[in-house]
Amino acid sequence: MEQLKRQAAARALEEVRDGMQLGLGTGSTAKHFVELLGERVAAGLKVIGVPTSEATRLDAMRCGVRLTTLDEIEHLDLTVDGADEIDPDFNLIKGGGGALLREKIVATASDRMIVIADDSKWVPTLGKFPLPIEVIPFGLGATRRAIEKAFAACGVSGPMAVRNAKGGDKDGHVFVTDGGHWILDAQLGRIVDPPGLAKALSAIPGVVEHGLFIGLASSAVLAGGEGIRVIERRKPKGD
Ligand code: A5P
Repeated sequence: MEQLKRQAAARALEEVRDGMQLGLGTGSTAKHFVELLGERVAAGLKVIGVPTSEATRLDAMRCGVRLTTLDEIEHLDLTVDGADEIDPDFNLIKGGGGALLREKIVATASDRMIVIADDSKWVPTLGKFPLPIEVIPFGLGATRRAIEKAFAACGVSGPMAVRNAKGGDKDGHVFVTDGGHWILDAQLGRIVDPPGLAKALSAIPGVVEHGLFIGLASSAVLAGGEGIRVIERRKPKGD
């Protein structure tokens, strides 16, 4: 599996040109990309990156990739990031690693987003992977009820739980995002209308962000047993 992830990362690296401003994703697949990028930088490639998490910031620094912020630069040429699920309309579920908020800010600021993944992430319908929803701890009960209403209005339902920190059990510590928020993971099974659900969740005050990425990915690099597939989204970014 790690081999497949690295192959996808290597293929995406072929799209990187000298002088590019890059969004650097989070997760085990994106980590391969950062490491391979570091090798190219050591060989003379000049790029600058904006990391989507503290973990990626540390990885990029370790690999010698020069970093900046979205306060210092105005746009990004390309973001390369992993995903938990990708559907044929290029809707994504992201946030399995908890970095969805910064990932979405960076992807939105980027001209293009390439999703890198092993091909098990390519699914006909989103929802088997629990949908991460980043929430403010204050008023969580009210936020949960509003989320459940939004689910019902969008024709989905399923159990939802506050994410625990790695290694934590039911009584363990709550997972806290880089932004200081909590995550609810919702097991919905099948999300019939990802854009509709994304809109409904975004309208809830206690929801900081959710893991549905709609209209952001421009292409997917999928590595599988039979090689690499590069699939381009036809619609322009934002549609
Ligand atoms: C991080 O918050 C996520 O969005 C990751 O990009 C996603 O979970 C994919 O991670 P892996 O590459 O580790 O599967």
